[in-house]
Amino acid sequence: MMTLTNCLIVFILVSVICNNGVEAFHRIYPDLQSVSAHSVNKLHRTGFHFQPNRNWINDPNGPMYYKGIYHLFYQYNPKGAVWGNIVWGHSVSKDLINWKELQPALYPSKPFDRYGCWSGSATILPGKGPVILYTGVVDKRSNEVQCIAVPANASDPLLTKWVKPDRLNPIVTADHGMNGSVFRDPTTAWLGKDGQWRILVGGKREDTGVAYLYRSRNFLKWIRAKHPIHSAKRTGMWECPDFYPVSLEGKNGLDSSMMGNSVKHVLKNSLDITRYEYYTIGTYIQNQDKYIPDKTSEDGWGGLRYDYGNFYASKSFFDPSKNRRIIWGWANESDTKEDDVKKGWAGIQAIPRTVWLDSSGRQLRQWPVEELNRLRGKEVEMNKQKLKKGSYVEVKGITAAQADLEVTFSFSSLDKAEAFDPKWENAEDLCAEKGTKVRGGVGPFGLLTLASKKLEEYTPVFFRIFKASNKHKILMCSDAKSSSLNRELYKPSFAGFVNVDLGNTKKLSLRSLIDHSVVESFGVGGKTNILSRVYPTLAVKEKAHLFVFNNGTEQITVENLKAWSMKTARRN
Ligand code: DQQ
Repeated sequence: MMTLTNCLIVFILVSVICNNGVEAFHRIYPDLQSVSAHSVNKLHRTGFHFQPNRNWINDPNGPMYYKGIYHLFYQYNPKGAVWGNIVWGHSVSKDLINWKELQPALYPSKPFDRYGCWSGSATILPGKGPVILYTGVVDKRSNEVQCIAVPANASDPLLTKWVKPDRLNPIVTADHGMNGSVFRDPTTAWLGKDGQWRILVGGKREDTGVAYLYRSRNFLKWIRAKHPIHSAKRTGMWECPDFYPVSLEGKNGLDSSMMGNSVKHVLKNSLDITRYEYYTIGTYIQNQDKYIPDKTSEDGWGGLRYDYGNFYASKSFFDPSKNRRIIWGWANESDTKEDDVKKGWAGIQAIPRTVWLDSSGRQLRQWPVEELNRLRGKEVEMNKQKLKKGSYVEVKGITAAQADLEVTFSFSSLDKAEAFDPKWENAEDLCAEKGTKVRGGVGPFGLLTLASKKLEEYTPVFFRIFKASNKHKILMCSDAKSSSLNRELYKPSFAGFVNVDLGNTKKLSLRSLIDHSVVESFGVGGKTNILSRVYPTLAVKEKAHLFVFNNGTEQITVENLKAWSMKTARRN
């Protein structure tokens, strides 16, 4: 049996190992901050993923649709390409793809946010307009409080100016006995049937991740509920919690206050110690303000993830103009902070994704917002292309460094699928072990994206099928191991399993958005999604190539492939 000390050692070790290679966070690099204008290296900048003109960004904040305009705020360092001096950057759009950058909406200006305006959310109050709740950092020890900001003029659709009423702020402080340095990131509020507004604030008690619940009748005075809405042991600090309803009857999104029999709820948390997020699907019992994950939804590190790659601190919002719920996520860096300073920018946002409950009720599905398709330019197609073992075929005629691609692969038999060893619980380890080079039975097959001509560099996105005792296990990988000749980079073999029944169809589909330093992929209609940040040295701009490949003994057919050169989005 494990002793308490052993448990603690395992916990610390896992925390260190699972840190996703990302820089220790909330660390300021005073020598790397700069107020002087610096040049921006364009080589790996994205063509259609959101990023500001220069400098560092992290979490998406307060996304909303208001008076015909989409608003995206984000944690932004106006003085450098590393984390620090955090303000709320602000950009607006009519279509979620082309953006105009405005002046920062919130920046440290008051005793309650002197050391930073950290993450938070927007709520649109019926008949009144939007309100932002965010975390203010009050001292150098990172003591955090929750603050409110309102638009100076709610009839201005651009919401350019925000005020932080002194008489109201801070609206929530940590109670006696709570650790104020792990107390942040308020959610969008929802309105209960009892007329009270509710929000969650992320926190931690010892090693237990906690979502504290607060209630208010007037949105100004907030009282903490006796019990958190949910908590889970050994998950550490819950950053950026998100809590929202999803419909059991189709793909439409729901307003955050929607309740009823045809509704399930989703709780997502971003785990500070792993720098990964997980979510559960469950039941929200409103009269007890309790959330209970379904038995099929694992609570903790092994749970379901929006994305198995560089994707963190995500936030969703309901878009009433198209009745959909959209998720934004921060695609963090894989290069070093020294590289970030040299290139003058760091961090991008993933493509906004529509999210809905899969018909199984056991997981979510995500798909790039439909507006992205407007950037599709020249199209090429491949049909019924056979891929024998060890073969690869180039997809020619498009800009392979800035492309969108949808493909369906088929195979006639699963007989040759390799046996699945139950100890391969960790998809990432399995992907790292087998990669694309170890020949399999059915797979590995898929794409080689951002590939140099002679394949010195490539980021493969692929499937590999295993035979388990009662069903097939489908592994999806996005492997950065060979993505760049630059040795300093973080090059993880990101992977997840895809829950799909191959019995009748014997087909697997994939969509990949390739954008210079990002490959964002959606497996089997958005069931398993993986975003990789990569920095090729040879496979850049017009020197990038794209291939389909198969390295399994079973022949694979590219049933249909469509690929598009993608136009560059406007981001002033
Ligand atoms: N980033 C913010 C915090 C949040 C963290 C600070 C998550 O509010 O917990 O920039 O990436």
